[in-house]
Amino acid sequence: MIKFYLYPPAFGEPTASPFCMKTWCMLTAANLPFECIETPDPRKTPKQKLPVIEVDGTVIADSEIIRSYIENAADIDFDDGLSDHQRGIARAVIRMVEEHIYFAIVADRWGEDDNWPHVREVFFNAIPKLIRGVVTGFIRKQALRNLDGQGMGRYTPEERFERVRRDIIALRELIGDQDFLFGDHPTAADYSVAPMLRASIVTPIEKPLAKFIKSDPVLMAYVTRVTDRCYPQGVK
Ligand SMILES: N[C@@H](CCC(=O)N[C@@H](CS)C(=O)NCC(=O)O)C(=O)O
Repeated sequence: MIKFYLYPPAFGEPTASPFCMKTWCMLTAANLPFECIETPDPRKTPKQKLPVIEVDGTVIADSEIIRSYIENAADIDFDDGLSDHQRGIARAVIRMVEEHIYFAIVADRWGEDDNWPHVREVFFNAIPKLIRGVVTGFIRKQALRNLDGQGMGRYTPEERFERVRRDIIALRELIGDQDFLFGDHPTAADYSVAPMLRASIVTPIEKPLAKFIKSDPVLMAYVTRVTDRCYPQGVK
C-alpha cells in the first residue's frame, strides 16, 4: 500500500497544495491502492516539500518523480494518445503553471498583508497560539526570501498580475472548445492545471488573478469538468 503524505485541507480545497492535489488525481487515475496521511510539516521529507509518497519504505519526493513512479507501477502513460507535438506542449504547460503561476499564488497568499493573517491561521493552527506569531513570522520571512530568490517577489502586484494574466489567457486558448487540454479525456497536464487554477481562486482575499479566472466561463467550466472527472470521490 502506498503512503501518500499531503497537506491538510485549506480554503475549501481538499489539500492546501496544488502539487498534492495533482498527485492525488494521478494516484486515483492509476487505480493504485494508497492511503492519505495528512501532515502540515514537510521538514523531514527529502526536499522539505510535499507531496511525497512512501512505497515499501522508500520515500519518493516531488510530484513529477512521483508521476514517473505511478506510470511505471501501474504500467500506464497519462499522456497516452498524445502526439509528440502535444507532449511537447503538455510539458511546457506544466512548467508554466508549476514554475510560474504557482509563485504568483504564493505571492498573493504570503506576500499580501491582507491575505497573510488568513494563511497563518489556516496553515499553522497546529502551532500553539502563544508562539504562533513569532514562529509564523519567521516562516513568512523565509517564504518571502524564497520568492525574492525565485524572482516573482521582485515584481509589483501589477507587474505580477500582468505576467500571469498572459499565462492564463494561453491556458484558455489551449482549452478552447475542448473538454480537456488535449481533447475529450484528461491527461497529465490537466492534473497540474486544474488544481493550480483552483488554488488561484480560493485565496481568501480575492486578488486580480482570482478575479480574472473567475470571470472566464471557459476556464471555470474546465475546472468543474476536471474536478468532476479527476478528483477523488468524496473530496470535491
Ligand atoms: N516541484 C515540487 C513542488 C512542491 C511544492 O512546492 N510544495 C510546496 C507546497 S505547494 C511545499 O511543500 N512547500 C514547502 C516549502 O517550500 O517550505 C513538486 O512538484 O512536488
